Amino acid sequence: SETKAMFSVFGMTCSACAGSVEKAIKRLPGIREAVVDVLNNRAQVLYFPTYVNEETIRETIEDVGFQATLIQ
Ligand code: 9UX
Repeated sequence: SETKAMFSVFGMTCSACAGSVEKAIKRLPGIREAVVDVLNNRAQVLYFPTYVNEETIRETIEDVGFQATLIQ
């Protein structure tokens, strides 16, 4: 069923950075919602674990160019 993951994301300096991270996450299969907060260096993602997992989401954030760590 629907699962929530929170990542810390470092290196974002503007809201366009956050937008590009959100867009990349939302392109993955099985994503319900992605909210990226540039001020607090956080990305919250709701996803369906049948289709995608935390590590794939984390690597997708890194592919955009930002260091990401799963925090919960
Ligand atoms: Mo604009 Mo945010 O190039 O890094 S997207 S500063």
